[in-house]
Amino acid sequence: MEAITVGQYNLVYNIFSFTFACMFATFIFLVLSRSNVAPRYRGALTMSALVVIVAGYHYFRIFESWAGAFVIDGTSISVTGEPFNDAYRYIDWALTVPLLVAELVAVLGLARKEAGKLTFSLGFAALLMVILGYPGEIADSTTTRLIWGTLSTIPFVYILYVLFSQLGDTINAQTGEVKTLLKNARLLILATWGFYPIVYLLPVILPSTSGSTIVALQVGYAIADILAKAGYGILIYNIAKQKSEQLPEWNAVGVEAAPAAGD
Ligand SMILES: *C/C=C(C)/C=C/C=C(C)/C=C/C1=C(C)CCCC1(C)C
Repeated sequence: MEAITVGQYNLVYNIFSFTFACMFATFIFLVLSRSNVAPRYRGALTMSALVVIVAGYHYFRIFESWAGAFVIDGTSISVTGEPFNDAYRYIDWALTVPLLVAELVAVLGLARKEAGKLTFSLGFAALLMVILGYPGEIADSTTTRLIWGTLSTIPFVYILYVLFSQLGDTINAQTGEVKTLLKNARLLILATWGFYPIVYLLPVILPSTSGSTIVALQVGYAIADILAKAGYGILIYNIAKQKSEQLPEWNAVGVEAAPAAGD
């Protein structure tokens, strides 16, 4: 671990702590809001809740690892010799990224067979993307980083292709606000997921061992994670809620339950 300033250390420390809080708060929200959606869409909420709790746990570990890698003495900072563990982040992605695509498929409400196939191919591509990125992330050489990064981009492009071409008809067949929300979810995936390869390239563009590069990488990934997991989870919840309201049987339940809601 290279030398960083106390200010840089504190910035990353606070961002990790904030990210942990966001994931945890979103988890509580999703668990408490379960009864607002019809049973058939609760699977999507379960997956959203799993994503944020798994990510929250890993952020806690990342946070501890960061704190353990440095010692602060007044205004000076030095390394303890215990390395900052970057593997937590990739283990987290390997678990959560396939779940994120499964959430989207679950909320589409497709026929079981079609949904299963789509979840499998998207989930597998997502896992492959993360696995292929890791050797490059931990490599010191720029060439190695670029080779693995390029390989990882292949399943990434495949996922975007499926979302924007193959799923286009399914999304266009939805009605009202659901259609807009699904398009937003897809755009949020494009915008937030597209951020990761850019952050990954920072050590190639900037001086790779400087403190600011390390800080930019950690802060960049943390912000992307908040948007791609917590922000996206809330969007999925909204889609599930709107879709539930389109179900006649769910509306009937809602009307009956209405008087009781006041007490
Ligand atoms: C919650 C975590 C998410 C949504 C992580 C997404 C990660 C990516 C889309 C990563 C993509 C990468 C490439 C396309 C090439 C370079 C290596 C990666 C793994 C950073």
